[in-house]
Amino acid sequence: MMSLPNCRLLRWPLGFALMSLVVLFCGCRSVRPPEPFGACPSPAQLQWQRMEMNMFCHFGPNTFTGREWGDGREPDSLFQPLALDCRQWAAVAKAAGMRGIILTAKHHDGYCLWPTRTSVHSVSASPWRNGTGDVLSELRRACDAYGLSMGVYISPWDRNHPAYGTSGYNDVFAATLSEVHQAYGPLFEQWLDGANGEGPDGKRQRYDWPLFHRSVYAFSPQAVIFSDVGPGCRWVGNEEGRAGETCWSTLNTEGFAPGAEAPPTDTLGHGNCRGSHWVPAEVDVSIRPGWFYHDSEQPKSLQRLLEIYYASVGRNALLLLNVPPDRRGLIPASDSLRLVEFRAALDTIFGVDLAAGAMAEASHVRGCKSALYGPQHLLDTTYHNYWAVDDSACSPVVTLSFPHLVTFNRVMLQEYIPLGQRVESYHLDYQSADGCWHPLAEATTIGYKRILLTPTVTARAVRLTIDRSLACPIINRLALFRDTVYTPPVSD
Ligand code: OTN
Repeated sequence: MMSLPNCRLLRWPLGFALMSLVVLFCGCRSVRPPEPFGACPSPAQLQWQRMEMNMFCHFGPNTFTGREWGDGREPDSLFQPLALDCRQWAAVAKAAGMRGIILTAKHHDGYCLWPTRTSVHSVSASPWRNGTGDVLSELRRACDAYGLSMGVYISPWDRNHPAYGTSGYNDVFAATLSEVHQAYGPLFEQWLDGANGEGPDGKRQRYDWPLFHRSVYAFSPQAVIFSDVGPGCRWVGNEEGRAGETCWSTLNTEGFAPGAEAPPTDTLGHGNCRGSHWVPAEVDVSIRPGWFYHDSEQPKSLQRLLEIYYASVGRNALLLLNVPPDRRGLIPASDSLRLVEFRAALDTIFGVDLAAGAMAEASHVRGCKSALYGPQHLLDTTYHNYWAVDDSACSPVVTLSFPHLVTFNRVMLQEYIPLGQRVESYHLDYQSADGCWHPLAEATTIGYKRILLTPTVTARAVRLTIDRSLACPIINRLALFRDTVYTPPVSD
């Protein structure tokens, strides 16, 4: 305990207070931040997570055949997107608030949308632009022009390439990855689909995943690699657009591999508490019933898109929303209009944080009321400011008191995930105008972001209690919103 100097100053209340402040400041200034807990995101994974929503584009021969899985025997003359304009794709993505675009550069049919040296089945053999077209090059320029990141989906499964199913195919696929990332990179995400429909008598390919990863990182060192088990991000285990309500960004990957050897889909949806690796969930879902464009289909409703948003971004996952260009090579007006409506709805719902201006008080603050880790950081949007408590603190509580009554039905929470994901369960209460406290919600994980849908209540205060946590909780956002757009379906 620091000893106080003996001086006449201390005989005065003001003097004692000033001295206490000096001690307090000195004592708190030396408070160390919490140690990282368990598996934590790399800087690239954190940057990826903060993108929150990206656009997937399934485009290729299936766009012209109306199939979802081409068999690799599609004639080269098929591919003729006469009005292709990747700038239009980028403009649509930007207007929707997406941060990046991922294109199916090679789907299961093996058709390459760029003039590759690794296969004869590519745009070079098509009549489009007399065989001089290059969709990846056009997308690269469009993404750069609109300030978007670019990623690619390159299917390991290849139903056209003659080497598939032989020992030589892994080198072909590695060369394909290297060629794309060298020519069009650095790319922010490499998508490795685990789908394989060869069936029991089909060709079987033992993939060399470490070789594939090295081929990507050689030219895109910050790329987030998607597969069922990452290493950058994981499949969420379904294509319906939902992560688990409990959703850990950590996953036990030992002994698993993409595709047939992947973890159970339920595990992919929830992750593993205390999982060995940081492999956050990516929710991939299409705006239409199919992944590729089909004349007979229409985009999902605004209500359905908002439901997907809450079940993905609102559950500690990134939303990769597929918007398939049509045979012209353009995104249909019906889809771009729906995306504009979607963006407008999100801006309306989350435009005003109703907790702004609240007074924040906490049962515990790391470093004895240190301003560095105080609960006021829950209310500011500076990402790297957070409320933290001492390592030994149990069930810390924070209360937001409002200068006036607030009516809300959405609670947004964020954990400061650079130091790991910690919170296992928590509950919220609200204080009504008459001063009585009422239960509002209870939930499990938070992660990068959790958005709770609550009844619409009017409160003078809201209280968050962390019930169980793997280590001292670190919360960097608590916000309140009122959503008058999305009406959750009535559960039976
Ligand atoms: O028929 N399928 O292959 C299939 C049906 C339903 C949901 C997914 C799939 S394939 C699945 O796609 C995922 C991405 O959406 C991952 O790539 C998985 O590895 C793959 O098996």
